[in-house]
Amino acid sequence: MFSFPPNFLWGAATAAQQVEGQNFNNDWWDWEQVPGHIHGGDSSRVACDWWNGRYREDFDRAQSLGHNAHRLSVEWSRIEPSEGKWEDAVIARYREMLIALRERNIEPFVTLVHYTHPRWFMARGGWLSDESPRLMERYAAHMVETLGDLCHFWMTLNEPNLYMVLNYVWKGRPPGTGSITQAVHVARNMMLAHYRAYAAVHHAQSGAQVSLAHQWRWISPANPQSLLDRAVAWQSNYLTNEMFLRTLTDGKMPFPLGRGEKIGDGKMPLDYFAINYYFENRVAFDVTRPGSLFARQLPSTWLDGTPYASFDEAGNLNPSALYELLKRLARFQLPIYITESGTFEIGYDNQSPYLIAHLEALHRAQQDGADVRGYFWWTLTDNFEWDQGYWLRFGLYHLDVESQARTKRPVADVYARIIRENGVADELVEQFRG
Ligand code: IFM
Repeated sequence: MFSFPPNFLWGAATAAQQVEGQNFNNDWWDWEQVPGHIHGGDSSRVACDWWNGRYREDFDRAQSLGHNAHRLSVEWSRIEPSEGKWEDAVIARYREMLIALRERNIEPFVTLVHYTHPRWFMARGGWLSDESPRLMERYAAHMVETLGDLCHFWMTLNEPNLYMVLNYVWKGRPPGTGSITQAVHVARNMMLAHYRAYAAVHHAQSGAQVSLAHQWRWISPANPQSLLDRAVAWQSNYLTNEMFLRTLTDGKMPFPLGRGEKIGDGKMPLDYFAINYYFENRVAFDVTRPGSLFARQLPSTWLDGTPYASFDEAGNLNPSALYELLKRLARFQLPIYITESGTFEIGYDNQSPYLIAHLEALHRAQQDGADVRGYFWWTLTDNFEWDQGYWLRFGLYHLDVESQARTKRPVADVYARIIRENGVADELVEQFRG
């Protein structure tokens, strides 16, 4: 048996557009309406029907599994449907959600912007506009003022690193236009926005814990002996992870986001690391891919190294990479929360082996000094997986979107047992060895 520290937080993570339904006033809703944008023509229209109150039954499920924390996001486009106009009834609804969590002894972690933006914000240029950090600051201030008595753990933005690439370089997500230069500008403004939102939350709430959710792609060279593979891996890692890490830990804006200039008071705008970790990416040098800065990603593989049959855009499942990452972050002496981790079901219970293997790596890193304080499985109930619609299903519960019926997956019981025992029994390790 390997055990976790007392008071370790266990939970699941969700995001507004993916679970609420009826989010009709943002850039994602508009994007979804264009044929060809979403796999199978799916739509977030109903999603998990939280906006009609079904969050209560899902929180009951979380509670029945023993969760003591939950990460969710609030939807800016509902809260500020037109610029400067706050929707009090919407805020009251979010208060109800947070109260519902607290009543179940579940600690809320709230993300302010999880991939979706009000239409008016995008009409102003979105994160390309240099006004965006100020608009984010104002929104964050309003949120902490109205929800601060119910929430101590905040995340300003979700995965700016992926947003900049998926939306502005690969253009498979809204606005679907852009360039590398624009992507860098977007990332710069998002980081400035984070700094301002961080200060605004702290100004209004003493004891607040504020972070930014970063999806850390552990990037390795396909062939470690090849200088060119090592060079593209270094470059991809810098642009995907390190430049963000530096912005968040140095108090300065590194190249290409800036020229090393100090941001604000130059202090570290981070109270904990919020790390979304799924997999490792192996990259090779490829002269035919200037658009990807000469990096080609190798096909994705499962825990035992066999290729995924169904979906190749993810990465290699590699728990050792999580261990290395946590050790790397331990140097900063900040608490670490894994604010998303998980894998989608591929027709049989592949999720339990993933869970066990990654918790083993997390535990090893804790033994070696990483102050990891919580783990959030992505996700509670299958939900709207962006451009992949409802096809990629990560939930502890299977969702039938039409009937809204939820069915527990095997991983949910495995996770519940781990939570109950606050550790992983040898028997589980044996049973689910990858
Ligand atoms: O569903 C997403 C989530 O919104 C952000 N992080 C990755 C998840 C799985 O793809």
